[in-house]
Amino acid sequence: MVGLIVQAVEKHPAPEGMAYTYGTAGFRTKAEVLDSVLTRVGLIAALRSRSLKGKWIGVMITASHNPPSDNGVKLVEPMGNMLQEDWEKLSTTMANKATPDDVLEYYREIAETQHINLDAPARVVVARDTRASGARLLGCLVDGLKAAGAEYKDYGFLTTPQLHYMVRCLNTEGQYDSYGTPTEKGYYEKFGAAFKHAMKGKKPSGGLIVDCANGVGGPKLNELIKYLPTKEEGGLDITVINDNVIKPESLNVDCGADYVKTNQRPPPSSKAGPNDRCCSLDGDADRVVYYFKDSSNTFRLLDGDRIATLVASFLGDLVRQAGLADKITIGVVQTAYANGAATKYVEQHLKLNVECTPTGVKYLHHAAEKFDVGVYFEANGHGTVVFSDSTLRRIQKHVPGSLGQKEAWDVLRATVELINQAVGDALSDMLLVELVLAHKHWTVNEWLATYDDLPNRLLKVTVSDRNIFKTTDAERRLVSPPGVQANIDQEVQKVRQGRSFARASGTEDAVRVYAEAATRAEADGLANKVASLVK
Ligand code: 16G
Ligand code: ZN
Repeated sequence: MVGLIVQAVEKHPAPEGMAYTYGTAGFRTKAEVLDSVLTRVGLIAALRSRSLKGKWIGVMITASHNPPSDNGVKLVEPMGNMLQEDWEKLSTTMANKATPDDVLEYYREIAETQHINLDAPARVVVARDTRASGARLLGCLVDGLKAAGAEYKDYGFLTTPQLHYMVRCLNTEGQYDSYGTPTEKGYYEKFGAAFKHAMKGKKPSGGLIVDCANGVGGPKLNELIKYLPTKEEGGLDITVINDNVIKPESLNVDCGADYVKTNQRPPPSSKAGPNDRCCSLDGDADRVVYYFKDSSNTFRLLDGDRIATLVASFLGDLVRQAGLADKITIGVVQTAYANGAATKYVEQHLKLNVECTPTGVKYLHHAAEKFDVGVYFEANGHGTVVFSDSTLRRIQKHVPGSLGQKEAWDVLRATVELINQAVGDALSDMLLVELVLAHKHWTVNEWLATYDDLPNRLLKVTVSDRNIFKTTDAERRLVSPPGVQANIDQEVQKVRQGRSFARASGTEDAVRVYAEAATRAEADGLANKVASLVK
């Protein structure tokens, strides 16, 4: 193994002068400087699996909504969660080791400090999105896996959430908590069947146009559709757009969830008419946002906050109608980017607890796990719902006291099945939204009418050193540089319903400023003021 590791690392030398970091979404940068990282990630994945006595670990090669020339890689824990934090640090250190000998030495050091038996089995599942650089990077990864003596399964192209699903299925196969069949067909069958059950013959109002960002979500959605009830059977009428994966240079270009959310407009390729329900996935299909143009042709976004409130209200109703209200509590987890109006709606109208965490799926997911039912979404469309084990058992064991309770209980159980609890999944989230709208007999207009978003503005500010920006209170307040927060507070006081914060981006060399207020002019003014304070 020693010789093999040295050989593999020699084959993919690290470029000089690069500093890699395992950030909120793994390693992510220009694809051309990632070869050495992938080989080292192969070694880390093998070690992680061995540290867990041969449980399957996932490796996903993707750069999500980033431009086509970027790529990235992230590791997935056995139950489909994001990589544990101490292993993020080990990964970062490993990625920055310069020579083959340094890598080998660090490999052994990890084994020693983490008490890993290097003869234990190592099992790793890998998949990638549709980027042109994916095949080459897969080769680099596999060299690392083979050198470390890991058994590996390559699923080819998958969405990120599908890979998370496979990992969870493989580790629970044959057990009481078996998550499903670890095949693509198994994934479509599971979610297709759950959707059909949960719909209970309800008819969706109108069709749905799905923009797939020209990414891996396109072909996968086209496949999933085959497992859903047809339009004739009262199922969804889905029109798929931007599903061209033959031209990888079109990935995320003028389309996709990030484009729509950032530019506040539909993809130019969309032919949707007024009040047509639309949604956009991102490049690896773990994010989804809804939108439409209203009768006066104004663009209306239904983002992650809206999905969270819609889903939380639906689950709240089901739990109540099933007779489980006094046994199950529902909580909503948001980040500081959640619109103040959404937070108020959840607290005052839905009467549910809200928790705020720092940006990044792992923080939200973790906080959501503390509730019986935790609904978590970032405003940008990342999110899902997690049910605690005891809640799942409680739901299973429940004995409904009436026909009405039984109806709600049936829908609740099917809805649990429909939600990809391993990680936020744009395809599963999309089916969930469609389900709720059908049950509520709502169009996008009723959904939008639940509350009015406060006007808000997000700015990206280039600074000389973003690392000096340190936050507290779930990124809502700056503790460094000194004095800046007090100045922000003063500006916030000057506008009505004002709220603003600044935080260093975890994915770009910049500081992000968010501001909201009672009017567009006040929100824009506040954002500009705060931006000038952090410059
Ligand atoms: C990453 C995170 C995403 C977050 C974004 C913030 C995951 C899987 N992805 O893409 O959740 O919204 O970073 O980016 O956790 P920023 O730090 O540049 O604002
Ligand atoms: Zn993504």
